[in-house]
Amino acid sequence: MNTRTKAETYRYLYRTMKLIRSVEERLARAHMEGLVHGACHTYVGEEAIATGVCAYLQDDDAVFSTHRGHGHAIAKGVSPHALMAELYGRETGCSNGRGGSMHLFAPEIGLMGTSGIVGPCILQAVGAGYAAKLMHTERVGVTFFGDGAVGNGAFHEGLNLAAIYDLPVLFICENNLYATEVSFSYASRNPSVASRADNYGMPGVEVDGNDVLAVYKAAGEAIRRARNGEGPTLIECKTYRMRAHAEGMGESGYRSQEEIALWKDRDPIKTLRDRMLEDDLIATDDLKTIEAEIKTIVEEAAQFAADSPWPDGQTAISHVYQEE
Ligand SMILES: Cc1ncc(C[n+]2csc(CCOP(=O)(O)OP(=O)(O)O)c2C)c(N)n1
Ligand SMILES: [Mg+2]
Repeated sequence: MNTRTKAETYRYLYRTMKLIRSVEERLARAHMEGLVHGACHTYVGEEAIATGVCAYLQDDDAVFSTHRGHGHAIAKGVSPHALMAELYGRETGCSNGRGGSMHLFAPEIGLMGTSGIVGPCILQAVGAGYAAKLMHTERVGVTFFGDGAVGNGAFHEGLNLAAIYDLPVLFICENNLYATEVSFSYASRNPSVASRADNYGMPGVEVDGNDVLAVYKAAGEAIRRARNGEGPTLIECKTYRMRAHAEGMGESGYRSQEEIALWKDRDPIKTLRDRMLEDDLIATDDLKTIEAEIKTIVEEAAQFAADSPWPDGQTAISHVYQEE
C-alpha cells in the first residue's frame, strides 16, 4: 500500500468504499426480496473506517469484527461474490453458507471472523496480537467494535492486557452514537471513548470516521507502532449509520430527522469524491468508469449468489470441529 502514489491511494480508497456501499445497497434490496434470511446489519455511512484501516493490512494480519461486518470483510479482501453468496446461504459463500451475515470467515486472508455477540472480538484480537508477539512476527491483530461494546467487560480486559504486554493490536471503535436505539450519551457519562486509553496507558486517538484520509493516517501510525513493538492503540472513529440498525427495522423516533440529514451531508464517499476532483487527482470520466465497473461486479455477484447451490444437507455437521 505504501508504495502507491497519492492518486493511486485515493483511487483505491474511493473504489473500496464505493464497492462496500454498492454491495450493501444490493444486499438491502435482496433482504427485502426475501433472498437474505436472518438479520442484516449494513455498514452504509461507515465505509471509511474499514477502508482506511484495512488499506494497511496484509493477509496474515488478523481482523475480528462484529454483527455489522460486511464492510470489514470486503475491505480485508473477501469478494462480493463470496459475501453475497454467504448471505444467500449458499455453498459458495465465504462460510460455505453456514454462517450468514454475522459469521463471515476467510482465515486465508486474515478475516478471522465476524460475530453477533457484542464484545468478544476485542479479546480475540488481543489473542492474535499475543500470538504475533510470541512468534516474533510483524503481524497485527485488529478489532472493530461499536460504542455498544465499550461498556462490556471485554473492553477493559482486552485493553489492559494488550497494554501491559505491549501487544501489536489496533482497537478500532466505530462510535456511530447508538447501540441499536440507545444513545451513547445515555449509556456513558464519559462521552469520549478515546480518552479511556489513558486509563490503560496506551495512546488514544479520536478521528472523524467519515473522513477516510483521517482514518487512513491514524491507522497507518498505529500499525507502524504495533509492527515496531511499541504496543497497542485505541482509535475512536466518530461516525453514523445511514440505514436502520438492521434491515427491516424502522427509525421509531430515537434519532431526529435533523441529525440524520446532517450526517447524510457528511457522506464519506461523496466527501472523498469531491476532494479528488478538487485536487485534480482524478478525472470525472475515470470516476464514472470505476462506478460502472463496480455496478457490474455487484450485479454479477448477486446473480452468482442466486445461481449457487445450497449446501448439501449431508454435510450439515462438517466444519463444526477441526477436520484432519
Ligand atoms: C453480548 C451481547 N449483548 C447484547 C446483544 C444485542 N445487540 C445486538 S446489536 C447491539 C447493539 C450494538 O451496538 P454497537 O456496538 O454500538 O454497534 P452498532 O450496531 O451501532 O454498529 C446489541 C446490544 C448482543 N448481540 N450481544
Ligand atoms: Mg453503535
